[in-house]
Amino acid sequence: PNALPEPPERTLVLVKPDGVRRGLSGEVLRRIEAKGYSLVAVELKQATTELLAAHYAEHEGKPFYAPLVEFMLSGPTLAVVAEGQGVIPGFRSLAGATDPTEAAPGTIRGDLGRDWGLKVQQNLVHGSDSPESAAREIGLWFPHL
Ligand code: RTP
Ligand code: MG
Repeated sequence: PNALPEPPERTLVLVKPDGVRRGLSGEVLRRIEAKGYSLVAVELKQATTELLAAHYAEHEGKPFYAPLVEFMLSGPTLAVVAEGQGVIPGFRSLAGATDPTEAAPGTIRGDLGRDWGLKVQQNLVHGSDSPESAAREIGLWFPHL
């Protein structure tokens, strides 16, 4: 009968260094809020090698790992925790396909992804891909949450 309410779903969003450099942080936050999600935490941070090694542990050993980490160290990242029903898949659908050249119009990467002919790394945003990833990544970027 009186089941405890589910805690609200949360995801970790990153505006990667290319997005921050291009002045798109506000645009990404605007799209998150316009969709009806709420912002729980927002912080501009310079990532460290240690943080990125933990964040991207699943990709260690892949050919794009070293360039990805180097790119993520190239400037500050805007780290965001967003909350709302279905926000984990919901933000990934806002973000669009990993490769901005393939991302649909209407998505963040489809509308704003530029850097044609450059690297897939520079795809503006990250969004957690599962509840387990979200919990792990939020703990890494916001240890106090
Ligand atoms: P993200 O983790 O950033 O939300 O993106 P995703 O799930 O769509 O992509 P994932 O497969 O998790 O890859 C993480 C990030 O690595 C870079 N990447 N480069 N072939 C490549 O050069 C390549 N593949 C992936 C991208 O920055 C991607 O977002
Ligand atoms: Mg991913």
